[in-house]
Amino acid sequence: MAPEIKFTKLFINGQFVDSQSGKTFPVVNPSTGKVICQVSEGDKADIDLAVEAANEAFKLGSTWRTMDASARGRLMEKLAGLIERDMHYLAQLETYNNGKPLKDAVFDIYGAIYALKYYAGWADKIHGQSIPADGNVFVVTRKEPVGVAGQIIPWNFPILMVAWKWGPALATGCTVVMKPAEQTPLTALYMAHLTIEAGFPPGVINVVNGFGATAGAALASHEHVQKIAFTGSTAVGKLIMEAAAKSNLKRVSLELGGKSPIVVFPDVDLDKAVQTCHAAVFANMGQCCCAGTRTFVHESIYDQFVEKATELARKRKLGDPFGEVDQGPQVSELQFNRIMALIEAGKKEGAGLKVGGQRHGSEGYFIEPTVFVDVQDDMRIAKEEIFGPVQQIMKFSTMEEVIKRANDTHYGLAAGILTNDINKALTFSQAVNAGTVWVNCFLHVTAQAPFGGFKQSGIGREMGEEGIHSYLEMKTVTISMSKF
Ligand code: TXE
Repeated sequence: MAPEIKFTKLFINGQFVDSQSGKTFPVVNPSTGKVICQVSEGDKADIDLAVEAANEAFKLGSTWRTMDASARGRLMEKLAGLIERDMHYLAQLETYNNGKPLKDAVFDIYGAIYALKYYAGWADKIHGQSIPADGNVFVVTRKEPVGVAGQIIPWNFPILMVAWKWGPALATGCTVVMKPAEQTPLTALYMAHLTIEAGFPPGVINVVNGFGATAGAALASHEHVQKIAFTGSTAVGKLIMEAAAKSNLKRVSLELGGKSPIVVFPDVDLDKAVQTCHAAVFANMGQCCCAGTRTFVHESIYDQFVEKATELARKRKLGDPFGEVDQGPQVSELQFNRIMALIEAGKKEGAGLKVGGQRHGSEGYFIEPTVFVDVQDDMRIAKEEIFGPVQQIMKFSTMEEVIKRANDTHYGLAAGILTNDINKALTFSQAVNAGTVWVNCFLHVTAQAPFGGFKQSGIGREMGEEGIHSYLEMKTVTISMSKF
């Protein structure tokens, strides 16, 4: 049953409004390729209005600026509670718009609730220091909100990304202009509506649907936006940084792509290792920035691993995401085509296709779970982010070799090692260039621990205490003391 679509306009200054141009664009159900609804298409003029509202809400003396920090935290708690109350509807809407299996949508919503609650707790715990500075002065530092935060998010975890972005921004007292991905704006709009019910003052949170090159670019280059937080492709991350530099040097945090290695040593339970590596790459239809897409397996267990991994992929249940399935469609036709092109490249370059490699069904953007073996490091499928249900299995012999190969990428988001040898785990954790290292697990992401990338996987960290820093300015106040 298709959920009712309740909000399709832009959310500016606490109200749902049409775009200035009156234009709309279609939102598509990836399970069928059919249009769900039209949503208002914002561009520069609408971003300007949203930024104005966010600046007004941030003005000294405004309701938001004068609110107790603890009260800000309570509003965030309330929002988390409303998301929990409406979880069933939100999960249906997420599945309808994004294509992820319903149980995955529910899992994401719990992640969103935890993130908002975690950051709600931070609201009244952000403080500076008093410093024993030279001279007859009293010096304190204050941590102040940076101002209006522009936030541009992708389509792979629409609800979760909203919470990851709003959480630290609201806890620190910033105001927000968010642009959701054009493919998946529906749940962000519903969450925007919940902010009114929670009691956030108008203008504190604004959501402008639209495309990257228009609305997104206008936000990134806006003179009155003080910070931009972006999650998406490395290519666009570079454009965001450029736009920030060319406009007002707004603060930038980027969470970009990855090509994460997961290394399997022979001292582990093989079935468990195969399962961990399978989930590492196939979760969320392979559309995870930190997916473990380079599976390095020790030569002594390689053949057995390949057989078991192939079997597991073959058994993966694919179909209607509202049903009891493991995998739904890819998010869009464009993504579907990108992935199919990389699968073709894998075949052409001589990787061994063990299972999958084809479209599934005749409508929607379903791709069979695919396993490539004997993958070489210089193949496109070993180097490029596929962002689809495609596992690359490679053989290795020694720790030294696998560290070198794991690090031979311009990405550095995550890495994993499966071993019961503590020395191997420690050596790898130290040597690998990645923002997150998982030992005997993978994709374990929590609100309390920082997440982000080395190298071209990004700049800065989200989540945890680290996640609040990029929404703060440090102010040093030096007070001359009278002598006594
Ligand atoms: O990403 P884009 P796409 C990777 C993944 C995927 C590839 C392309 O490999 O296959 O990127 O996906 C907005 N100025 N990731 O094309 O274009 C856009 O509207 C400002 C990894 O969908 O980066 C959307 O809101 N904004 C990633 C957001 O950027 C712009 C998740 C992401 O879109 C813009 C998604 C511009 N010029 C894709 N152009 C992850 N790290 O999880 C686009 N946007």
